[in-house]
Amino acid sequence: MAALTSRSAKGGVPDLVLLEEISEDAILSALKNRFANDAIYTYIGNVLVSVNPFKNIPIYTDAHIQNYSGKQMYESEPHIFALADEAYRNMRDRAQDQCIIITGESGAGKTEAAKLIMKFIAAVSGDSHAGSKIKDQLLKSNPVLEAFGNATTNRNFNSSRFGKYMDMEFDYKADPVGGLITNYLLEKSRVVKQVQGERNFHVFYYLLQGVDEGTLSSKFSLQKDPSKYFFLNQSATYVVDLVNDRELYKEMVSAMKVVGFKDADVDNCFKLVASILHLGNVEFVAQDDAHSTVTDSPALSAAASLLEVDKQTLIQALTFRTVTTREGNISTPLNARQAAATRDALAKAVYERLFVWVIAQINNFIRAPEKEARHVIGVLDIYGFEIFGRNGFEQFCINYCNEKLQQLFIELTLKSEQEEYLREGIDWVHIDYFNNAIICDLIENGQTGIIAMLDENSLLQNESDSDFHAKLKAKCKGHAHYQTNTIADTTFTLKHYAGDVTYDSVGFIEKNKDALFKDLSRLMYSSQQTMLKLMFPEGALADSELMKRPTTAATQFKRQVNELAQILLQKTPHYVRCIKSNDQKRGGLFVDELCLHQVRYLGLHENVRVRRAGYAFRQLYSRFLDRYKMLCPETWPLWESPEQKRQRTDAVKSGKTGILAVLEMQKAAFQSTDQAYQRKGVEKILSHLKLGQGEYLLGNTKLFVKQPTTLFALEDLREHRIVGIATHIQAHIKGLL
Ligand code: AD9
Ligand code: MG
Repeated sequence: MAALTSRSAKGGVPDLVLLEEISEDAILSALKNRFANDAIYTYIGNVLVSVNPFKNIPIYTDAHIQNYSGKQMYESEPHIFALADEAYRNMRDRAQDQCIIITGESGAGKTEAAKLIMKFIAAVSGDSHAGSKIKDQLLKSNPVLEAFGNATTNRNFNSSRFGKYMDMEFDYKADPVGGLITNYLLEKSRVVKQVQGERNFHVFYYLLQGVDEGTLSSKFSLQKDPSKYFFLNQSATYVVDLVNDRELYKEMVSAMKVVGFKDADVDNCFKLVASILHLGNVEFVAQDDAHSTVTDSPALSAAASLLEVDKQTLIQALTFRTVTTREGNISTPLNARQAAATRDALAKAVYERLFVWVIAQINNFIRAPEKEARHVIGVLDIYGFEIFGRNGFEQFCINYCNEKLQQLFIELTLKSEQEEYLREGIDWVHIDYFNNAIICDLIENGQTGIIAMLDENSLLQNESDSDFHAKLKAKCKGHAHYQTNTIADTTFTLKHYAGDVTYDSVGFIEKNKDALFKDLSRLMYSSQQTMLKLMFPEGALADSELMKRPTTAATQFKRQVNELAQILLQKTPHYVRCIKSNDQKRGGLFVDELCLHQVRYLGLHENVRVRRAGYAFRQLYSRFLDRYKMLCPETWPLWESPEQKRQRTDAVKSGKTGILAVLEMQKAAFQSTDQAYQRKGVEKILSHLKLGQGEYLLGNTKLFVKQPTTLFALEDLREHRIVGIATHIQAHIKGLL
């Protein structure tokens, strides 16, 4: 549905489909004009483009919620609330599951958009059952997830370092009854290392700043000063504007309680967080090239004590590795570098499993009783396409995910277009577009895809990144979307739908293997802390079980992404495309080059093109009639027939407030729900305006208009007429006085 408020709406077209010329530059300049007027939202049909203003614009008040509740999207300025309302009403009135897919680069405003959607839905939905409790729990799951899953980066002081899909579940009355969160690919490498200017996950700082010194020391053996901890001091960034760690600690703890965590659980969580800080301070001394020992330090004792494992076993697991051979198990010593890497692997594993555990707990607390959940609205807040100076395994996974989402977008958009034409009895209009299925296949094909090749190499002993790279080169050569690079021989380039990305294959194998030595999982399983023990169930497995082909990180991600695609495919989709206006996080600054880049890789141009290739604008007859009835004497009583004139004069004479009586009469006449009548009205308008036959099509319930110029003409006429009507009414009132 196109937004047809007016071409002169705040700073330019509210729907990019209405642009007179479609090009990336025209899209950019339209967004920029609107942005300059604080109109940060713009539609492309039912896709919402949101440009992060980096300043507070007062458009999210209760009054705005009221204003957007129950309206059609085009009736007001484009807004995230309008999209949320559309999704909510679709779910409630048509009993269809909905999903809202939010994409964009880091700092573009995805998480804020997701929270605004939740806020709106919580405000407009009812409170039956335990409705208000579940609303609180759903809303308060955000601070908990952000504490454990967000961190300050150079791009965003509150950057989500994981992908999130959250289903809100509703009962038959469309009141919330529960929810379910799925997480994707936590950036766990951050636990042990951060680059300059960035921080570890928020929770580490919250704990140090939020808990009083005495308790920190007695319960967690910690000191307040973050610079004392290797896992926090490598980037020397501790305090961040806009992040008040002490306040946020309080908010996190209180949110955990609202969500349903018990005090003991909260305590255990923080013990694990503290144990990771201590682990980071465990140091190793090289004995020789092959051996190392652990320095017996307070950090080591504190880590063992907080993890509730035997200190000697911890030392053994950090400095030796058990390898299973045909002859049986052999304990191989680790040198100092290997031991430090093992320590890091343990810290990352504990943190990742803690994060997964936190989400599993939240899901237990918010899950709806099965019989009550009828329909869902899912919100996907997931990393957008990434192109950095150096692109590694993570970018490969993230971009693959975006490639899949784009594929879904194409399928769903075209599918829904096709279905709509069919429903409306209109012949299918062929739309030419770039189908990225070929790139998805290059990556995920079970036999010949890049992930399959990576797995093959990852599961062989002693295979290196360069073997993997050589294999890629041999097998993918000649593929239209693959390019070998001669300059740097560790890299390969994929021609993604959003642009070319060069990946460095160094580190792919190790990250893909993602193996935790069995000594470590068994150590964790030996913990006296049940919660931790249960996070490492594989610690209980026998060697023979552990030897089975493990699932690699890429394959696990591929599985998740495909499951996600299946979930989304079954729902009515809504899209939010977020754009970051500038890199300095400066309020109101719109940097052309940066935004153009995003317009390109968000696929906005293609989006507008596809939307316009068919019938760009479509509207229910009732709506069209309502909006344009004044353009034709036969559909507008103020330009009335003699009979209508007589009726009106009578009404005015008898009524206390003459003009209102006229308007009432008019309203009654045109609020008829009789579709045939409405269609007739629309036809009258079209023929009165002498619209050419090829310009529009009449569907069963909707009018389809081909050219935006037709819309401009209609809008201009309407504006003109409104001015005329105002003058007419003024004169009329004067005459009555
Ligand atoms: V990341 O991929 O998780 O690093 P996001 O989620 O896309 O990223 P986020 O929603 O966290 O970005 O927004 C970044 C910051 O931009 C916020 O902390 C706000 O300061 C700012 N922002 C985002 N949306 C709005 C908005 N609608 N109005 C005002 C906003 N400021
Ligand atoms: Mg985010």
